Amino acid sequence: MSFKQVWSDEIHQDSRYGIKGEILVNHKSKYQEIIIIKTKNNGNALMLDGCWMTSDKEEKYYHECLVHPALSSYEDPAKILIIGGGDGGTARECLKYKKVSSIDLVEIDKDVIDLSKKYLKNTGQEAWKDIRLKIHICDGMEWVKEIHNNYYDIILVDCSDPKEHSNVLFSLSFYRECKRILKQNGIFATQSESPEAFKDAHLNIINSVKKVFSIQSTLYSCVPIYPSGIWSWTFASDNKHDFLSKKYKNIETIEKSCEIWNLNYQSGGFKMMPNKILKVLDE
Ligand code: SPD
Repeated sequence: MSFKQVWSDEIHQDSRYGIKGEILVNHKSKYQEIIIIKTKNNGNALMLDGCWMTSDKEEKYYHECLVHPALSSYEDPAKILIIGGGDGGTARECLKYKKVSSIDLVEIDKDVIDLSKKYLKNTGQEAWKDIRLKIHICDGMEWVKEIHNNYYDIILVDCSDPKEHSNVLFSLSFYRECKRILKQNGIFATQSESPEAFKDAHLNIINSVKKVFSIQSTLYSCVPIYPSGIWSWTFASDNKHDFLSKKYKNIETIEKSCEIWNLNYQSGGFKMMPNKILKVLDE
């Protein structure tokens, strides 16, 4: 039986970023509109409130770049917090590290998790069955406020673009709570939008993270499905930290398991800040 192929577009600043496919899910949750499509070339793809989040083909560009610069440069990444990440890709990458003993995945929208488990099996893979992964359906800000000081080794923020319920995850007060609940040498990482398509949001994130943490560095790479393609992830710590250092033992095994990320790739990415961003940050 053949199903109707339709275009689903993210419309951003008068440009359309579209993929053709069959609609598998078109659902309105308590928080957002969730669309999942089945495509010929990208596998299954997830869109939230009209914005692409992930596709089977491209998710590794995003998840590997959020996770590995933080975990590979940390000797003992035991306790991890993921804010958002309801498709399971970030958790899957963290679980490759044997030293990870627990992951709290805090996602506000249970429907995203349930639908991802069913329709984005390639993304979460076996992560959902791993006993180290604990799911909490909860607002990210509420969660961090409840955690005691110096608790996590690593915090990864895998959220949607800033709007309505996600705005708080880009606020100074959220970053301050994250710093409080991180161990002294802990690492904070957040997706930090596009320097091209979301330039203002990108600059705000970098400037805010800088105000809260003493060390920060931004990695640039691409996520072809996102507006303009170029994307970024910002890493921070309150301790002297070199995100390019190879602290985790057996990092070669992790490198081999990745489709996109490796130590050379990230070392280029950390040097790719476009001049137009550098100039504004220097002002
Ligand atoms: N413009 C899209 C930004 C979305 C970032 N989060 C993606 C979720 C993938 N786990």
